[in-house]
Amino acid sequence: MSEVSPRSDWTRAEIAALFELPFTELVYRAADVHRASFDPAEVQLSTLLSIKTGGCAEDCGYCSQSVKAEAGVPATKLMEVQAVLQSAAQAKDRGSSRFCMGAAWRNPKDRDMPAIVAMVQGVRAMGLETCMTLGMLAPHQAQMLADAGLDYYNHNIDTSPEHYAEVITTRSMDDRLDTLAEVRRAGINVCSGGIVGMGETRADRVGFIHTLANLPAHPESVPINALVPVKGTVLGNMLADTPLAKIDDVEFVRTVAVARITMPASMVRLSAGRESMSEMTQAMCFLAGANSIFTGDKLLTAPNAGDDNDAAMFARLGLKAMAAEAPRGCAVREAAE
Ligand code: SAM
Ligand code: DTB
Ligand code: SF4
Repeated sequence: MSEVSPRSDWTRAEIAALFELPFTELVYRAADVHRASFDPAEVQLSTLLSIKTGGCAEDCGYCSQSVKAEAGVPATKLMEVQAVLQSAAQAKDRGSSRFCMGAAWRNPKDRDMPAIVAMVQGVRAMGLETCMTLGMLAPHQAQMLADAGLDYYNHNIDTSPEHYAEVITTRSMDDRLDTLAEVRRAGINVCSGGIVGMGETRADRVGFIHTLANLPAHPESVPINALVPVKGTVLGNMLADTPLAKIDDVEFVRTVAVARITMPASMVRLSAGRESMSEMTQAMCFLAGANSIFTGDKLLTAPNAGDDNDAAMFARLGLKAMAAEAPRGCAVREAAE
């Protein structure tokens, strides 16, 4: 099959129709699209580090790092550059190709930028791809990150435009889209996705994928997180009270498959939530086109599956780690070639 060229004119009806396909047909189509652009046995490995934890002024209902979360995680200062580089070296030794640094900020302050730039330069110098997620960016900050050589910026739209205000009130979806546009303008690869299992409807999942798939250019990387319910957060408490609100595995795999079909050349990352997911569900996600994961014992603050479990899963499923290389259709790489 020839490569599928990305479209940015998906209608909600088309996306809803994909969700409604018989499960086996949907997964078959997604697997077919996956093979057209990627080796389906290869999975890209990224490692996360929280470089500044807790005390965040935003009120994201899922996040333990918000000041609004009861018993949220304690706030720390921005880590020292050397400590970040040490952690990146360990991630590289364990086979990761990308190091993603996250800060619990609404936006970075200009006084933090020199340290951030030094982290990007230092991690890059080790031969790792770099990713940062620091909240909203002003245009000059996006440019500073681009000049430092940042490969990816993660900034999630999280959910549908309609559901957004149910989850976050301190910033809007348009604020998020503005930052994504600044990241694009600066020539940095975009990593943007969201969370499923936050009590949203299927129509919201359609609206979420519709928003991502109709961006002027698809994000090079699309993280699909399953909500990690953290006690003391609005959504963690909601799930504790109404366990039936937990998204079922079939619907999660469907969301991955629809992301793969609508954004055929993007990396689709099976992100948070793997720790409590069966190996079979993860295998279904890989079949449905997921081709990236977060490795290691920890995400930012929440536990992750862990390297030993992942090595065993990769051996059983016959998967292998993808070599470090920005994906096809990557504006930065193509401009450099
Ligand atoms: N503060 C920055 C921001 O929000 O853009 C960067 C860090 S933030 C923790 C990165 C992303 O992690 C969020 O946008 C959200 O999609 C995801 N996330 C946070 N807490 C989560 C949870 N409990 N379960 C699943 N995903 C979560
Ligand atoms: C993304 O979409 N998921 C990652 C990364 N981007 C920054 C973060 C998941 C966080 C899970 C909850 C925690 O560790 O606190
Ligand atoms: Fe802050 Fe990011 Fe957590 Fe929202 S998701 S509260 S912006 S750290």
